[in-house]
Amino acid sequence: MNNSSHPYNKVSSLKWLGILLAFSIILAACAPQPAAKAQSVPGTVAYTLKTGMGDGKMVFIGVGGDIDGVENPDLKAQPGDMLEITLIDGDGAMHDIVLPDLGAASEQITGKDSQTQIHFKVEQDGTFAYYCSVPGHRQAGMEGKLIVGSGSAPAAATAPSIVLDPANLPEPVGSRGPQKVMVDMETVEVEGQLADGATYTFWTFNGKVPGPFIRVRVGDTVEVHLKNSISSGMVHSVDFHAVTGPGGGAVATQTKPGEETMFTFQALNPGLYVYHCATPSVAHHISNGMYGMILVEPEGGLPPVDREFYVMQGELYTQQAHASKGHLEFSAEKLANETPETYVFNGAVGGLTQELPLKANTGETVRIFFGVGGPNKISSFHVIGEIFDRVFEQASLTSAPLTDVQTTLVPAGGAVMVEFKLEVPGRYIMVDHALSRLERGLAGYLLVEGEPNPDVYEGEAQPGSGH
Ligand SMILES: [Cu+2]
Repeated sequence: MNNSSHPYNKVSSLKWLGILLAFSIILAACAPQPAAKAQSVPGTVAYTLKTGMGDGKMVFIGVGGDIDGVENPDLKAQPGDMLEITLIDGDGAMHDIVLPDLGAASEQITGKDSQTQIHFKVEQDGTFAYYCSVPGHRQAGMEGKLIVGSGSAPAAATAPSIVLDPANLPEPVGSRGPQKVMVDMETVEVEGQLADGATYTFWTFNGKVPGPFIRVRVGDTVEVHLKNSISSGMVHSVDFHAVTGPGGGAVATQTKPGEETMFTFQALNPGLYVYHCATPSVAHHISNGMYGMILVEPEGGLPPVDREFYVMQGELYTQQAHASKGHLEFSAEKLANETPETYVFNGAVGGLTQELPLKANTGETVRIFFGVGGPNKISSFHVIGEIFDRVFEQASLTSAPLTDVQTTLVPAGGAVMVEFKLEVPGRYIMVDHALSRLERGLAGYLLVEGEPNPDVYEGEAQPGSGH
């Protein structure tokens, strides 16, 4: 396909608009209430650039439309647009076009009139360099700008932390008999720090993610009071997986802003259970941070350990790409497609690394109550450099634990209890071993202090390990 003049403009955008319009007309003919979505549909913006010489420099020269004949022209688009850039080799030398900030790069072409095309979507306002990556060509002049929207990147945003301290757990129940336990919770919608420079409107239990760790024993009667803050915009509720009864309590706790509901249940089965908001769209409420765990201790309690921690994994679906700055908005489309931008332990990127890492000493035994709020992804829970001595798989506390386990699967809406002894000091990284998620925010540190233990481990840290 050759194109001597490939005009700049929203060519394909117009085409799509036409198709959508036609579709709307068909819809209007069939249905009384057609969904009119034709306005402000992001389109495809097409540009053609030809390599050449100008003022003794190597340059990109615009072909067609507003940029015709312009050297290293400013390319323009709006957030949401799909960019299509055609590169024509005008001089026969080897060239390409790359926009590393947007993850776009063409193949390299050689030979006069050979051409290549790149397609990529722009999500956010900003100014991004395009250039030829063949050594020396950028320096020789082959460089221009793609201006998206206003051209200025959103400023970094800050908000209070919503990260729940993983060491913030109630004391063990121990060997007491069954009793009545009161649980008071409040659902609160708060703007919080999601990542460095990025904020998000979290929906929470008690203002933190995850919600409070609730600790009862088997046979206890639990009276749950759920308050929904007057400042909330949404109805919220709670479904405890530890409840035997309709909706796990969600049927009785659909709570309007400023109101309070309650229900009681008897904890029949010991175990570690997830709870979450169960107001439609449930996945949306969970993703926004509405999950936590309740431990129902077996009769006689759990064997004592030196340290207990509470960690939960979640996913966030934002319109903006992972690592974007500013206030990020929820994307219903990405949630429906199960394509999260960011994964988190205890609510925020960096929450359990820089902000509130787990801390312990050599010689101690640790227990991690780990759950997946999700809403959608299974976790392959792993601690780099450690082996779980005991894994209470699926958080069953009445089955014998598995011993000596490297990685354990935790379903969405499920949990696990793991225990291990610390023999060697250092920094251990908690991950989901689906490690692409590490690049999207999912990491936590367990910092272990103590004397070196060369019988068990001896080695000098090398730069570049990433650990
Ligand atoms: Cu909710």
